[in-house]
Amino acid sequence: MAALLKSLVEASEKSARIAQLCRQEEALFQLLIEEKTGSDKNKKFIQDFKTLADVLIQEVIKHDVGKEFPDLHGHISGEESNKFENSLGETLVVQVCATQQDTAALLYKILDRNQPAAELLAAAIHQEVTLEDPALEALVLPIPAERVAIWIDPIDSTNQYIRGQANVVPIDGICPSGLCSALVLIGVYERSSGDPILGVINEPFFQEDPFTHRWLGRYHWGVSYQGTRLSSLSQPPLRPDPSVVLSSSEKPEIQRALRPLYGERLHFASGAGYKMLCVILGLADAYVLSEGSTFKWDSCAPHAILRALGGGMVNLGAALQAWRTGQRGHLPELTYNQPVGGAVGAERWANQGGLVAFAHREHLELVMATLAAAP
Ligand code: 2IP
Ligand code: CA
Repeated sequence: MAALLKSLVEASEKSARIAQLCRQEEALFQLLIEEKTGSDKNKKFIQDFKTLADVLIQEVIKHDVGKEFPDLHGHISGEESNKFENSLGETLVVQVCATQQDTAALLYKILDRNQPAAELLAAAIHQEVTLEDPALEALVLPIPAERVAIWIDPIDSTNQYIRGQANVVPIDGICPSGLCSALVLIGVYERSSGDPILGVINEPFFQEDPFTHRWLGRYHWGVSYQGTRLSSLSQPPLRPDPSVVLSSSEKPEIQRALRPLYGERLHFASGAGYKMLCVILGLADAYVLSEGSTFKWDSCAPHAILRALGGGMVNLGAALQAWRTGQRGHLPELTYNQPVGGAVGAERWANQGGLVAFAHREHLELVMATLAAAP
C-alpha cells in the first residue's frame, strides 16, 4: 500500500513547513516554549522544552493520516501530550479542528490571544500538501493499515531546534550541533511482532537559501516488509577506515573501548535521530549508545530505513550478552510494541540497554567484538 507511505511523506512535509515557520517567525517562536515537567521530562536535560510546534505537528500527522486511514485510529502515538498550558494558566487541548477558522480560534486562546500568530499557524496546518514524487507514485506496497501502528517524533533534537545555530560547520560531513539535527521522524511498525517496517525522516533545516534566507528541507524513506526492501537511498558502502558517531555525553569508558576500532574517527553530534541519519547516509558506520536515553519514537523511523538498506539497530545490552554467550547468529534488534515493565511516563517507551545502529552486519560484528573485548 504505497498510499500509506505517500500519506506519511506528505504529513512529514507539512510538519517540516510548520517547524520552519515557527523557527523563522521570531515573535511566534518566543511564544512557543514551555518547560517539561514531571514524568514526561527527559531526564537527560536539566531543562527540557516542549514547543507548541511539537504538539501541533504531532496532532497534524495524527489528523491527516488518521483521516485517510481510519484503521490507524488509536494506533498513532508520539512523544508529546496534547495538553498545553498558556501563560494565563489555562490548560487547553491542542487539536486540528474541522475548519481553518476553528483551528485559528483555538490557537488564538492557546497563544494568549495573539491573532497574527494563530492565523499563520492555522493556515500552515490546513494547507494542502501534495507531492510530485515519481518514485513514490510508482510504488506498490502491500502493507495492511489494520496490522500496523505508528510512532511519531514531531521534532527530534528539540534543544537544537530551540537554540541551535543555523550554519554549523560539519566535521567529515557530520554537524556536531545545530538546527540541522532537528528532524521529523515517522516510523511504522507491525502491531503483532513490533518490527519496524516503514520509516520517513524529514530534514526541515537541511539548507538555508543564501539569498532568501528561507529553509530548504529534504526527506528520506525506507520500507522493509515481508521480503520487500525499498528506499529512497542506497546502502552506503563499507569503508576501510570506519567511523562512529556518539552522544557528547557518552561514557568515557565506552569511548575508550571503541578506540581500537575507530582510532581518532570518533564523532559527536546532537540528536538521536540525526546520529541514526548519519549512519543511514554513510557519514558514520555506527551509532553506539550505552544508555537508555532514546525512545521508541526516536528510533522507529531510522530503524525501518536501516533495515530497508540491509542494516539494522540492536539493543546493545542484550546483544552484548548474546555475543558473550556465543549466540552471535541473531543479535536482538529493537522492537516497538512492548512498554518497559514497571516504568511510568516517557520511560515506558525507552530503548533500555542502549543501542547500536549499523548499515552493515559485518560492521556490527566488529563493534560487538570490540566492546566484548574491552577491559
Ligand atoms: C532527544 C534528542 C537528544 C538525544 C535524546 C533524545 O529527543 O534527540 O538530542 O540526546 O536521546 O531523546 P543526545 O543528543 O545526547 O543523543 P528530543 O529532543 O525529541 O527530546
Ligand atoms: Ca526525540
